[in-house]
Amino acid sequence: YVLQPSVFTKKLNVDINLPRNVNTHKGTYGHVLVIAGTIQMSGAGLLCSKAALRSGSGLVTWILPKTVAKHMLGVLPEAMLFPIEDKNSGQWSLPSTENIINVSKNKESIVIGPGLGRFKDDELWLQKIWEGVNSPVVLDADALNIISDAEHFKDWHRNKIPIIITPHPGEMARLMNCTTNEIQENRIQKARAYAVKHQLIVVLKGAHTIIALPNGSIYINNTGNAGMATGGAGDVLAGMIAGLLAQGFSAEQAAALGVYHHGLAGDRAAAKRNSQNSLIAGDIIEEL
Ligand code: NPW
Ligand code: AMP
Ligand code: MG
Repeated sequence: YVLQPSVFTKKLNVDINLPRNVNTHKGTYGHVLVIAGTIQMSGAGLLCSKAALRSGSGLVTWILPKTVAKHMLGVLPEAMLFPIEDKNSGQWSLPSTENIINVSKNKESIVIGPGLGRFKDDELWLQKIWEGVNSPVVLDADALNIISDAEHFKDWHRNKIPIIITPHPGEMARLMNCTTNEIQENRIQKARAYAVKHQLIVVLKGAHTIIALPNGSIYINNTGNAGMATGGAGDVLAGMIAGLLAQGFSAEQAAALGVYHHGLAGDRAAAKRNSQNSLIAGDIIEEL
């Protein structure tokens, strides 16, 4: 299916611009847990958290290393921060998993990976979180790189929570142990094969993002432009999809709505500036 408004109304049975009921409150719209950012890549966590808020979720909690949190005070006042002990390194560590699982308990969706970096014992770290969380999960960036390297995740589709992965072609190549060219030459086949094998939703990013479902169905996106080839654009998408999941959209709806509107916002941002070249990831959020 080519993603366009008629697909949302007819196939996905969802109104793109759903009006809010009068008698609702922030709890109605779900709580996103963002697990993202390190001292070097705090921006990825910020973009992801802000995009989750702008997508309509009621609350966002960003769990992050304490050293990073000290610098984030007041930067995104709408998001709640949950700093975890990091022994002044600004990196994640294995002992943090217990805290993360506790914080995840009352959250409607979880996004893991933007700007997470790689760190000692990261494979075990992700496995422990994996076993502890019970909400729909978006996996992006370094969470996908950890999985690519981990023996533990050979059978990860056995988990019962809905999973959406959002690899760019380089990350997809690492996941499938092939070259980026092989992914780009067979985008639909590769995305479908992985989605069916692991029973999850694959969002294979890039020009004409492919969304592959566990049953082998495919959506092709026609929004977006080359101006979005800029640092942080993918971190925004991950936050958007998590924000939609938190509001109760199904994984299929959230992936499709997120990808389509991310591209549309990028198109509006480029049109407004009359330039793709000057587009930056924050502009995409401003157009949501
Ligand atoms: P090549 O060279 O073509 O073979 P990495 P990253 C490929 C964080 N960020 N089409 C391409 O491979 C992220 O969240 C933080 C074709 C390229 O060399 C991550 O945690 C920011 N190929 C971390 O940085 C802003 C494509 O992949 C390689 C492709 C690393 O993520 C930036 C690069 O991928 C960033 O978001 C395409 N469309 N797209 C912040 N402000 O904090 C990618 N490739 O090595 O995984 O690096 O994507 O920058
Ligand atoms: P990432 O590489 O993780 O930062 O993700 C980049 C985001 O920008 C993805 O959502 C891509 O689909 C989008 N993007 C990058 N390049 C293009 C392009 N040439 N056309 C359309 N969208 C793009
Ligand atoms: Mg990325």
